[in-house]
Amino acid sequence: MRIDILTLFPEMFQGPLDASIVARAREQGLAEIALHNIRDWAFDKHRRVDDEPYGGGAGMVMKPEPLFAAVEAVQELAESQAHVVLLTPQGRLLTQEVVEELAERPRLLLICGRYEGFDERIREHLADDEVSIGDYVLSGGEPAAIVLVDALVRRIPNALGNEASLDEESHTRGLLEYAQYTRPAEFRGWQVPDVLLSGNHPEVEKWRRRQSLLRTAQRRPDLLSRALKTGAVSEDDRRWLEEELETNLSDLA
Ligand code: 9D3
Repeated sequence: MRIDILTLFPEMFQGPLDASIVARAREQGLAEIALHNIRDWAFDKHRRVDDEPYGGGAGMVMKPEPLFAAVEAVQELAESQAHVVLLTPQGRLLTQEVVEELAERPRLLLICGRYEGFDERIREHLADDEVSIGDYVLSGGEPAAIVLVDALVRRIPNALGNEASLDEESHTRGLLEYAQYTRPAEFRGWQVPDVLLSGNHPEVEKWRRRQSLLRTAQRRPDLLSRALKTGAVSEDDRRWLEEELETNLSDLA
């Protein structure tokens, strides 16, 4: 997969893209990631990339000309056509589903905004897609692009190396992680649950599955509701959970 990133702050990417899983994936040629400074395509003597909003109001808006020129130039750097993704607070919310969808593209071109936003013609005539990473305010698209690249790269086959861990079998998909422990078996008087020390693997599996369910029910009822609907929860576990919570799960929205 090739990812081109357009930004006014390429230096913000140096740490994240040069460390850990992403760095190794790049070294192994599993991911090709290139940074480009939008200001390189500014055309006036002040190299301006933003301007005041027509109609007035606070803040500045990203001008269209530098970004159109940048995208057109960067598209030429490889054979295939990149899927152009604008990172904005108005985009579709990034979920694992969206990550999997974007991961199907052989080539992505991510555009990070600064200032109050983009001239609408960029959104309408340059971008193919628009993504937000959540409902909180960042100072620009760069942290969002770093999040997206990390989520994309870690699911490329062989990118994780031995760092971990294939994702999620069908019966736990969409649920929160169960509680995990490592040595020592007792720490400051706090014991690891006996079942995990028992060597009884079917019982360990059952305990973990139920821990996941309970934790999901307590913290993320939205995820539990989905798991119940998609049939990811057995009748047995469902009955156990209803008993544990003293509720009727059919009441769950
Ligand atoms: C005053 C209205 N604000 C829009 C919600 C202005 C504004 C705030 C923050 C305009 C741009 C930004 C910068 N944020 C991003 O570029 C951004 C972002 C984010 O703030 N949250 C979650 N995902 C993203 S992706 C890009």
